Amino acid sequence: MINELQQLGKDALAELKDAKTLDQFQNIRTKYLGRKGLLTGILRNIAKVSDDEKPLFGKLCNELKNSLNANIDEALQKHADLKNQQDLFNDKIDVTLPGNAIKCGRIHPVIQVRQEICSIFASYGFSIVEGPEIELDYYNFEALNIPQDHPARDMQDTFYIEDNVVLRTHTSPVQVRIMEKIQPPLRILSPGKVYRRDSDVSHTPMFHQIEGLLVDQGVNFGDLKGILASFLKKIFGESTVLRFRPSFFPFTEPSAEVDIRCVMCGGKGCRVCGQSGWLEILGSGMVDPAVFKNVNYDSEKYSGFAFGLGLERIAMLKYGISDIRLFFENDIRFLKQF
Ligand code: 2NL
Repeated sequence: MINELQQLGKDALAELKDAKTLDQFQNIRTKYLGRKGLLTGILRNIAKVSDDEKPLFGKLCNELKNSLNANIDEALQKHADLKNQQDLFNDKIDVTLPGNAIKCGRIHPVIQVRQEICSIFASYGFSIVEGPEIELDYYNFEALNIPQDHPARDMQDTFYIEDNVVLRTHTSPVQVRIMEKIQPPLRILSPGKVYRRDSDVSHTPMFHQIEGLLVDQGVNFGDLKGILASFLKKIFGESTVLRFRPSFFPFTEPSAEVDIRCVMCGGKGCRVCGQSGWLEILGSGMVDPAVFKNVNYDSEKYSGFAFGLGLERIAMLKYGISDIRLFFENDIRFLKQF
């Protein structure tokens, strides 16, 4: 019996040496130490052992059981450590590889120009004001001294919603609404979307405009020139050359358009300035007393100037873009350049 026991121990250790998987380790434990295991079986037969050999046999059985358990535990631990190391090896990352760049959104070039202009006028004390894009005929035309038969009202220029309701063709109606509510002095800037039935390389049915209005006692054309000159030098650079050219708008009198020396050719004449050497940048003028009358301002006491400009046109000149439609195609290759 004792010989049998010793052989069993040797067999178990040999099997343990060859075992590789978790299942094999568990099977060895069950085979020798389980309820129906080989060592358990030998212990059951202790009755067959002679009385004087029984203590030694019992002791050997216990020793074998303990050492077998310990050996299996040790083998399991080694197996777990190895697997851990292999996992670490397989999961290793190369920290020297280039990272995946996160694509970053950015502000649309037209809105960048809008922000730039707004912050310049904010520094002159102007408040930024907004209003409805769907507007009454009265605020878009009538209050601004644009009579019923004026060409600007033509079906060819204006989107009509109903008889007396239009998509605003400029942001002036925002300023009329403010003047109805607030008495002078007043400095406001109204940026926003405007709509005209027009479409080619320099016109889209929707575009962005900024208008400004300053009303106070004793405001004159020199104030208009001073503010607009300071503004244009901030936008296009201190060396920008300007000229004020007589013009006409129904809502200003006198009126002037402001040109800058062509930023592309420096005045020599090129495709961008149509060989004239000058670029039209904005329209302006002293507010017509007829407009003040409509908002109950006393034009004997107050005077003011106003101006308007198209943001896409400024952005095209600033960034050298020749087709306005590029702003609205949302092609990421175009937009990421600004
Ligand atoms: C242009 C011309 C202009 C105004 C807009 C204005 C507004 C009020 C009263 C008087 Cl409430 N005038 N706005 C004045 C002159 C010119 O815009 O060429 N815009 C793109």
